[in-house]
Amino acid sequence: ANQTTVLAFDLGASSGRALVGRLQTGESGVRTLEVTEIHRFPNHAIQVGNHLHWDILRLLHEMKKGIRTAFQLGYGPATFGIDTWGVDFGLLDANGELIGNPYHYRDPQTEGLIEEVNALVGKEKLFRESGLQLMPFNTIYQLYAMRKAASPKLDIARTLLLTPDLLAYLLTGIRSCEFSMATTTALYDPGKQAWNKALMERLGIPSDLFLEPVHPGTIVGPLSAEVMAELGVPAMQAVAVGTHDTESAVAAVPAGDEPFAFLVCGTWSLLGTEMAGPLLTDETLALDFSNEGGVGGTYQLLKNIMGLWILQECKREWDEQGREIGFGELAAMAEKAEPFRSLIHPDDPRFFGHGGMVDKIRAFCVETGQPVPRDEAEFARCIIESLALRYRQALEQAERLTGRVYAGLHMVGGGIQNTLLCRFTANAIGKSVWAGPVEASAIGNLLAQLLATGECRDLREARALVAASFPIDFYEPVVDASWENAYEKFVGFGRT
Ligand code: LFR
Repeated sequence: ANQTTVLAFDLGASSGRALVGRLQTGESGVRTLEVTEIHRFPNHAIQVGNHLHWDILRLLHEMKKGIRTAFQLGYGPATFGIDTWGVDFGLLDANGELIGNPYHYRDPQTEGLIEEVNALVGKEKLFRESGLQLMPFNTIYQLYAMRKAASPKLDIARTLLLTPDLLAYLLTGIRSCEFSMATTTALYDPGKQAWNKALMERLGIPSDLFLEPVHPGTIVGPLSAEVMAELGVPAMQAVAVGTHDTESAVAAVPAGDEPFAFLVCGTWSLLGTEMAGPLLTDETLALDFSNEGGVGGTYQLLKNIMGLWILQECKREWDEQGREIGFGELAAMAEKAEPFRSLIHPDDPRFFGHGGMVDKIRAFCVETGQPVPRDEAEFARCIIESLALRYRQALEQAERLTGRVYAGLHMVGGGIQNTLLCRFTANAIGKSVWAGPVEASAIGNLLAQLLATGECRDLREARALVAASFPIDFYEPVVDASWENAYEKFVGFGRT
């Protein structure tokens, strides 16, 4: 049978996985993509002194395992792609060796730097030249923090590789820079489509570290001779996919030709809409939206929302106290709890950092004159309702920015396994929710490889493949006054 097999590595903040995709042509001539997970591994932030790091070599080790497994199981993929969270990076020295362990984007070193860089550069100018929401973890602040700490690493660095490019380099020996990740740095100017060297110089960031970006769907090159020998596998080609996980996920939204709104739902929630180019207006800045480069020349106009991180962190605390409750059970308990008893604003900055989440929620409720959640069920209910309300707010803002009205919301990513969240979201927005696929980032990663090899002509054809291959759940809103009232209260928290 005529079959194309490709391999995706999708790395998230709490776990990574390797998935094989097989493009199949049925008897009727309809093509479908069959996806099989072949390896899954945990990923953790590791604290060293007052820094948070990724264990990048452990991730490399697990990826090698994934490659070996793909061949041992007989899949024999021709290409592979890597997608990860945004903004993080490693530095290479003059010998091409990795300098130290990459920082985790929640490392506290960037605290207070948004204000400091705004004072130096100007908030409007920075937005106009980066297109990004001012998030504390953006690469620009991490590099500026290193400069302020007089980090000798910066002095000996010759090349900066963003996490997926770094992992691809460790497997192939080839240095590359993929466009969608480049647009998460705040050092790439989407208007000029070039690295912003003047900005780097202004901040004391070396301006010769960055490579010319290549777009998703570009073949990077084969596994290195060392890796092939070590794993006993043939020359599989690395492809630059939408290496930013959010962009891979949006590529896998099973939408048709109409403009659509999406919500990529995982540790973070990214809500927005796909555009032909960046929208660099004052209103975009005022409403705190980002323009992030994607697959097929698209830009995503989106808001970064704190997401299920808040619930994950609560669960981590309860687990550590010996009260282990699975996410499914937490949602079931939340469903039975009293509605709208207490709400938080998920994007209050206090919720960003590691640890102490339960107390942070309590404090927010006290400060806003609300009852404090009393048990796990009430905490979970509070978080899930608050997220749904935040989604409504962000969707309305996206509509304001584009002047469009969206028929509903496409939800993709691991977070949609929380069906209560999907249901509440439909109710909060008063519109339909289409949920699926769960493995959107990995599927988008596979699709970009099919684009690279010519198996898919364009993004439109790739999305039709998703629609033909994966079940989509449908949530119809139940409209009543309670969500409306809750929304009024939520908007009173007063954040854009
Ligand atoms: C989601 C994501 C977001 C990015 C955040 C931090 O996984 O990639 O898009 O803002 O992680 O990198």
